[in-house]
Amino acid sequence: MITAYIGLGSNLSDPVMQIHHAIAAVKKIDNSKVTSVSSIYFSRPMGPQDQPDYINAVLAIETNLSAIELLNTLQAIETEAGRVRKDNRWGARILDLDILLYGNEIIKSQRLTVPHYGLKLREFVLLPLAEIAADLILPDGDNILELSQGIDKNGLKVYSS
Ligand code: A4P
Ligand code: MG
Repeated sequence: MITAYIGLGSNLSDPVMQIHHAIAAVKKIDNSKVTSVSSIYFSRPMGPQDQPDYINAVLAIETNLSAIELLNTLQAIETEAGRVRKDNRWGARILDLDILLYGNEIIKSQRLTVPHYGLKLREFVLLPLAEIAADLILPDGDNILELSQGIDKNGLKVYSS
């Protein structure tokens, strides 16, 4: 079993409900067990500002799936939620599920970059991650607690815990 961390984000079609549904869907993934779920956070949009605020969360999953199998499963959950893939980078979306970490692995393939490229730059990833895994060390040796303490919170708030 590998422990992976998944980032969840939504800013369309009742984002709080989308995140609750997505957590329930991830809990049903075969050969896997969700071991912790962060609070649900309210965050300001990164990227274009003419879009609604986001709801974000992070969860930990122990899984027997390969990283690509996990990505395929997460993308099926995004599609099931009604997400249409558009060419609008960082634009509004019903549901975004990102693989933040997959064990201690470094993956650079056409479909997958792990650790997620934005992990260290995003308060809406680092703070929820520190909440559920404060002692986590990244493959490059950086420490999640320190990274989370060093980032501007940019209005990030716990919406519900
Ligand atoms: N891909 C590569 N690595 C990964 C990975 N580690 N996890 C590939 C998941 N997918 C990965 O993703 C495009 C392709 O990235 C996938 O087909 C997969 O093969 P996508 O979800 O279709 O596109 P995207 O999410 O729109 O692209 P991008 O650039 O990854 O968006 P981001 O970086 O996720 O940003 N503001 C707040 N406050 N909260 C947010 O959650 N999210 C975004 C989206 C913008 N602003 C935000 C938030
Ligand atoms: Mg994504």
